[in-house]
Amino acid sequence: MRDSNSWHPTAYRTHTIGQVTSNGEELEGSEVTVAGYAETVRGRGAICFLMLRDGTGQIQAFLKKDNMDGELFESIQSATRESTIQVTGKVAKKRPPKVAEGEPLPPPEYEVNVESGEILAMAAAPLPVGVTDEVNVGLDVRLDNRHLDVRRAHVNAMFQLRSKVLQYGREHLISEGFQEINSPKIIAAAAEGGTNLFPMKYFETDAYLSQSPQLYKQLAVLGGLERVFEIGPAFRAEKHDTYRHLNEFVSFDIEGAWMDDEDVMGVQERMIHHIWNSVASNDQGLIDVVNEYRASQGMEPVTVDVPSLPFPRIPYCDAIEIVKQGGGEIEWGDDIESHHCDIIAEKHPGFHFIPRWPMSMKPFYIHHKEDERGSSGGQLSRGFDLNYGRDEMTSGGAREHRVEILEGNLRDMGLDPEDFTFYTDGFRYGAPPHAGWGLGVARLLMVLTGAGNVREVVLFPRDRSRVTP
Ligand code: AMO
Repeated sequence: MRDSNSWHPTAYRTHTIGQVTSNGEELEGSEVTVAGYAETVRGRGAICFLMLRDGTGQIQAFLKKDNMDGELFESIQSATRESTIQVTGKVAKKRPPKVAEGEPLPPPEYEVNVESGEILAMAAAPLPVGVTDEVNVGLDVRLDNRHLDVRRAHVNAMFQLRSKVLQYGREHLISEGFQEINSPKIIAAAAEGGTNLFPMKYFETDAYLSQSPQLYKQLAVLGGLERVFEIGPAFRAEKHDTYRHLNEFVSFDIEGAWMDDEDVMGVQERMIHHIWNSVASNDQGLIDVVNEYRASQGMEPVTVDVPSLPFPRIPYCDAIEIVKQGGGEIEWGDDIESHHCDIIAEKHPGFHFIPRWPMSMKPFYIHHKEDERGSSGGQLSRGFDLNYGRDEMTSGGAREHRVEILEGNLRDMGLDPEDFTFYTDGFRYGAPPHAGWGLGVARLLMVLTGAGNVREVVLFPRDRSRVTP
């Protein structure tokens, strides 16, 4: 549950439910107002028990007809599940549960003895997705009703974990001297190749939605910001329909001057280490909620195993050999696909980097050194991926900072340098060597939470067949 002890009172409550349950002893006898969703309403006749839930916990509200307005009592007694209700009353110790003789009593729990209140909004019934009771509905129905789905404890916990991952990632990068930037998402030229752009009308001209902050984060570094990061949306008009691709995803990017590929791999592994370490120290409660659900579905629990540093580096050429030795069909110059990754993951089950890809497979902005050649003599690059199991988490690399070579790369890849002058001009007046990476936030969350689909950890996913809600 969230620690809400520093939250201020609002127009609708003097305390969060978490504040009342965790400070019951001090609050006993004082009047509080809390508000939340009605989980259950039990009791006929002149008394009733309302279980209220807000984002910080649950509490029982005890209602006695004699102690309050009769009409209000009756309307709360007949309130539907998930209706929102505000109640005011004194905090009191709950009657202790019966325990066997000689057994110690559990610590006391607290409830609110209701004196007044209000139904804020009555919920329609039946609910399309069960919140506290398990209803078997598919992912599509859940996503259609995401506003209710997120009220479920384990789904809520996954989004809290998502927020934590971003918080810990941010805090780590700031500690290494990176500063946060925001680059435009309406752009005129492709960063990652021209085929998967979403076109849009921009007044009298054509524009696109950004596929990656790539060119702009580089320009920020060339401009002297030195170490930057951005957490923002990226749009790709890919027709994939898989568990790990979306058409809009959040990309967590860094770029740093005076750094090469090895330097930014270091930043990446330290950041992931910090995230895992922080979750293990602070957020086991959220992982427990996820595991409670997993247990109810017969799934293995997830564990937050803090990875040791450094992560293994398996250069592309070696990765190809591992795949071949493991019986996979692959040649130098081929992409390493998921089924190949499975073979590599047998040897390296955790996070691992695959550095030094062939230049022919990397985008124009990736750096290469003429004398670095693969077994077949092919040109190697300073581009890398970070994988976990069968999934790519990140791509990155050292960047080409010599403008003539950059323009050559553009031409080699069938692009017109004239379309990129806004970018290449940034290199003409002194360009520091630099490097960076882009991490798929939802893919990292899949590893942390055990989710089998990125849609589980994206609030309102956008895929080929979904643009609502
Ligand atoms: P790349 O295209 O590999 O690299 O993207 C970086 C990371 O973003 C995630 N990702 C996706 N996640 C969900 N749905 C998608 N359709 C999708 N596409 C990519 C992946 C991937 O590893 N500019 C470079 C990064 C850099 O070099 O700094 C880039 O965008 O986790």
